[in-house]
Amino acid sequence: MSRLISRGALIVFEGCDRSGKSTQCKKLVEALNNDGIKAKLWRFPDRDTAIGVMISRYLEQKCELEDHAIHLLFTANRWEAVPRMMELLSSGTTLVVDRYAYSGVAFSSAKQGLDMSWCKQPEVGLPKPDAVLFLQLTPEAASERADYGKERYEQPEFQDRVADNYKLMTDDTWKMIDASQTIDELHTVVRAVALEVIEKAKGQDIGQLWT
Ligand code: Z5A
Ligand code: MG
Repeated sequence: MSRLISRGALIVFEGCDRSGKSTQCKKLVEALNNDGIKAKLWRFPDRDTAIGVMISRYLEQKCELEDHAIHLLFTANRWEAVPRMMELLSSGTTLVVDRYAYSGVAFSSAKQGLDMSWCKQPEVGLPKPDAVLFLQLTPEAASERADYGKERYEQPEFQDRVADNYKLMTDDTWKMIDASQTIDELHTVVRAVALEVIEKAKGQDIGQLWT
């Protein structure tokens, strides 16, 4: 007799630089696994694929790429992951994703000459997150955190434009979270939100982004 498996949830973390996304994603996956909930950490860009290697070199300022071209590489880096993501979600694993299409659109459209609707097009149809946890932190607070300023895009004026672009993409799946709290305080909030989202996603189909 076949048994229906509840699907996993697609939980995305977004937020400006150094808001604590990677820290919280890791802690959330550990906590869920400790609670016996199947969960896996995912991140974009995935710097381990052939496309990801090109992206990484670009971010580390080791090469130049035309703005439209790098945007499409970031998007391709998501599409190449979709078959595996869908497999995991369908088999009941929750994916905790560190940055997604929203980063793609917010960063690319902060450049001159790339408009938001053009940037969104290649992302249309990606698996739709059940929730976007947006970590809010002022640029001043972010700049006080370790390692700020080493990679491309890590300049205050650019980050301001990115923050404005994020605001234009909010919808009812977004949960705005104050990221100025301590790591542990933030984790408590994040974990509670994630548990609700995982429960709710069980009875729903996986949607398609921006369709
Ligand atoms: N990008 C793009 O253009 N297009 C795309 O499609 C995608 C991305 C997906 C690389 O991303 C760049 O790619 C990014 C966007 C662009 N460019 N920028 N700028 P990345 O994800 O690889 O970036 P990152 O190096 O991981 O940095 P981050 O994501 O900005 O940082 P974070 O993950 O939000 O923060 P963290 O690593 O968890 O924490 C940063 C530091 O703060 C660290 O020392 C922590 O210990 C500390 N920390 C964390 N939380 C706290 C709290 N609560 N209090 C105090 N200190 C804390
Ligand atoms: Mg990070």
